[in-house]
Amino acid sequence: MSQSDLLEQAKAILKHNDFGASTRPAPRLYPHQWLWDSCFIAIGLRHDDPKRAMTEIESLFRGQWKNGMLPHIIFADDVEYHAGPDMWASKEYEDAPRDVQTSCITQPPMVAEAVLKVAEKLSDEDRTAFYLRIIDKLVAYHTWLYRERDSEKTGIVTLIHAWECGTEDAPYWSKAMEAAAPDEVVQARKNGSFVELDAKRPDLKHAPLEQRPASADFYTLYHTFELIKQARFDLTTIRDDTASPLIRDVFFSAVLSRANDCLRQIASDVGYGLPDDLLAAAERTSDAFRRMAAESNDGQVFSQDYRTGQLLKEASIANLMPLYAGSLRENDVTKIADILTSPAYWPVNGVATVPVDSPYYGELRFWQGPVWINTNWLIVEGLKRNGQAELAKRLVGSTLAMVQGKDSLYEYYSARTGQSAGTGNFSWSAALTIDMIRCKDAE
Ligand code: 9WN
Repeated sequence: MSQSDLLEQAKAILKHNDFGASTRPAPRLYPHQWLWDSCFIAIGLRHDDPKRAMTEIESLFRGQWKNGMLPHIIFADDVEYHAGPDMWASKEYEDAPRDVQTSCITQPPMVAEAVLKVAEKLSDEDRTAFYLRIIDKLVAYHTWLYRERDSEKTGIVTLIHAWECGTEDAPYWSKAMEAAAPDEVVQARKNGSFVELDAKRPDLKHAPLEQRPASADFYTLYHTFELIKQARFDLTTIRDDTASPLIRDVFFSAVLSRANDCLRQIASDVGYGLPDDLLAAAERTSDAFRRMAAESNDGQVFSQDYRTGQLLKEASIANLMPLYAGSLRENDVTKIADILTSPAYWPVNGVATVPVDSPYYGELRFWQGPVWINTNWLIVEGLKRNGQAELAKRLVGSTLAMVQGKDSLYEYYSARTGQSAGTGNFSWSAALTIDMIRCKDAE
């Protein structure tokens, strides 16, 4: 398959999943609009159709709550999904929009990065108009994140559900969820069999069990969802009234750190004064990453249990994310580059979401080993920004070689063999393949 065939394949997937002003992550498994998916999708769309890319981003704000929150899903009508609109009942909340149904939690705040990347492809006039239409909404979102999720002013925001981090089965979340398992999971663990629970899974119509979260995690995701819903999705109530895990999440906060830099750039381009408290919060986040990266012996930084302060030391790609968060000292960049090129993280196809020597590693297990195109993309961006252009090029080459020559672009791939897994026709894999090819060709 030639590079131009791969490009055509990727474009066809985006077209197939387009439903007007936004794009489904995948036709059947994920039939609504997701927050960080749309950001990655816009980054791919910008190369051939920057106006459509703009629409993809602006359509996300249909779902914005009055308090500033951007929800992780905006629901389309009448399509089947395992965690659909009735379960969330967003309209019970005064802050939620009236004309669309949404989830009541957020997802990694990639929006400001996506706005900036799309704007690179716009005329000066269109760019300014785009920034002016969107900046108040972005400020409201970042302000909500700090107000609701970092009232202690640590710089690292707290997530109230694993779905918020976008990589919900990452070992540190899996581990933290163990203590909150519902009775049926506790019982299945005792009996040593999950067969009955596996049989009831609605998501397994579209992907096999070994490529989706294990049932212990899946049912705990639902159970903790019920707990946080009873607490009306409020962090303090969840902390005080439930045992549902709360995590100061470095993966999510690294995305926020980069998004703050993007927001500053957007504001300065249109002469917009960002609020002082937001600027101070952003400074705390970038300082936290620089400090954690400098203090770490091997470059890894860890999320924290919000209630106890205990570090969650399970190895995963999240621990390498200071690279994406901002500019680090050269020595700290080298430490992270050494880990991500180690045989455990880069056995054949880099970069595994969980290293192959982790007890959690599963070759095709959801967020517990395989390579995702979006995490590779984040690492490539982090490497470029931190003076590692050659390594970034190598990672792009390895990613494109892995996705090339298959019947579709998939959700994720084996780090050992490149075998594709999860759902096919996966939008962000298509979009970021386009972005990697077009940026490589432009260099
Ligand atoms: C729950 C859509 C989303 C991604 C997430 C990924 C998966 C949903 C699910 O799919 O999560 O939000 O049903 O498992 O983990 O990152 O945004 O592609």
